[in-house]
Amino acid sequence: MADSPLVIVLMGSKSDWDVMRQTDEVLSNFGVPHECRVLSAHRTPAETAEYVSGAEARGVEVVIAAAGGAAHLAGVCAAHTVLPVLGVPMESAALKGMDSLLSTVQMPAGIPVGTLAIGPAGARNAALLAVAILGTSRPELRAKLRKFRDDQKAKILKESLS
Ligand code: RP5
Repeated sequence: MADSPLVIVLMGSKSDWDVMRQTDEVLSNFGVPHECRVLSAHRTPAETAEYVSGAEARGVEVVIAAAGGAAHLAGVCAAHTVLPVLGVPMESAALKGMDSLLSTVQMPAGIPVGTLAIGPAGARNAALLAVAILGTSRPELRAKLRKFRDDQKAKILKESLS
């Protein structure tokens, strides 16, 4: 697989990294070249637009964007690229992530964002969904995804409650 990033992972603040490191870990486990960066829709709007606009030309195929509050980072990313954008709502202190969820999921028609669950589940699933998207044209990644599911199944079937 190419060394240049196939996936870029953006987050609105370094405070999101505790959760978003799980996206980084899953992508690394699947051997997917990726790049993680802090860029904000409201604190660094021009830099965010420039980075996402240039992603396709660099060979990036999937954009993952995580933000908390009403930050709307994933929607802003989607406005600047035709690459698939996956949004991860961060759990906010004030509203437990309901604000983040709505500002990510409720995109008006025309500019889609595929929105995952709030917090860690969304962080991990964004990576797994990115692998599935890349896997449509990469049989070796599809095989790794099948093995991941098989291992997960085997682990659950072995659980003992005693
Ligand atoms: C959003 O605001 C970030 O994505 C983060 O989840 C939230 C709070 O950011 P900090 O104030 O912790 O930097 O832009």
